[in-house]
Amino acid sequence: MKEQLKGVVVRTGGASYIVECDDGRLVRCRTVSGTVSENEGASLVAVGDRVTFRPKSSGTDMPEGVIDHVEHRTSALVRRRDVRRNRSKEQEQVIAGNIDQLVVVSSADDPPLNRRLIDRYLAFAESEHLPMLLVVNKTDLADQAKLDEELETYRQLGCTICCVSAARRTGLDELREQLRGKVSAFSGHSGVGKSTLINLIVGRRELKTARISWKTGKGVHTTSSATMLRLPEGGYVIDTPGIREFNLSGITRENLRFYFTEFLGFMPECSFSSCTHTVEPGCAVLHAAETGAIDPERYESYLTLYDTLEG
Ligand SMILES: Nc1nc2c(ncn2[C@@H]2O[C@H](COP(=O)(O)OP(=O)(O)OP(=O)(O)O)[C@@H](O)[C@H]2O)c(=O)[nH]1
Ligand SMILES: [Mg+2]
Ligand SMILES: [Zn+2]
Repeated sequence: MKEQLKGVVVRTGGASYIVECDDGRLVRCRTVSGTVSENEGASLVAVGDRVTFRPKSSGTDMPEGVIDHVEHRTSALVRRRDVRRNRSKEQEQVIAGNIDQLVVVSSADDPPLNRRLIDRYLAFAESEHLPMLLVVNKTDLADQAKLDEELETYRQLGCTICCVSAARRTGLDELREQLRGKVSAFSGHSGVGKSTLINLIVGRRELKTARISWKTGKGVHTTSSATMLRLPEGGYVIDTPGIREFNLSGITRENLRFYFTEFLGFMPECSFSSCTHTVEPGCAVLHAAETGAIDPERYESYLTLYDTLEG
């Protein structure tokens, strides 16, 4: 049997995967029917996966290999597929595997700060026990005092926040500090500046970015597949395609309430033990949202999410 090597998948494209070996060499790999995965029911190979492969002789630009084994993913950024449009057997698509933290990138404007989406990510991170960093980019387009006011709720929730401007190069040192030594997956709406920020952080124009603003470009999706890049300070960042809507995996109507952590202290006061905190009389969560003890915007996010989940 030929030698086996280990590496991490740094890019996916078509039928092949780019694997970075422990010594930094890149190998173009493919899977075969005998490829064994320790992740049943999920995507076979995703960016961030640790794999064992066999090198094959090659005559092309890059060495080639065949993936024998995909190791168990300790964590994953997953997207639930739309069952109506899903022709493959997989229910969930893994966007990035083995991540230490989820970096949710939003923009202060163009596109405007999307609190519903931030709240979705927060619920997801909570359910997956994934640390989450909130990055607000394009602060050059906003009034900082107004922005701080909007972000106060997230500060109170204990969320780490980095306010940055890729255009003005502000806040980047603090962001680098938060990424140092970790594997971080960047995710967020299209056009918020994920790829622009990553290029600045790795110090190379490695990733394609939109040439025009989100408004004039009508929300074009520039990044089409995930890419993992090594950081000069140690650690990795993963750029991912912008999302239209984030379908939460693993979250149901019944458990959603536990991922809005500021609700927990009020829930025991609800009149009904089975309270869904939506319409019930004597709901302490609803009352707290009315009096401002819970941010009404967060409560609104809860209701919106509740409606999109299956009962
Ligand atoms: N004003 C301003 N514009 C920015 C800033 N950062 C990025 N942009 C612009 O925003 C647009 C989108 O940037 P991208 O980096 O391509 O956005 P993305 O999040 O990677 O988008 P997708 O790949 O589609 O998900 C580009 O035109 C950037 O020049 C910023 O700090 N301020
Ligand atoms: Mg991009
Ligand atoms: Zn209630």
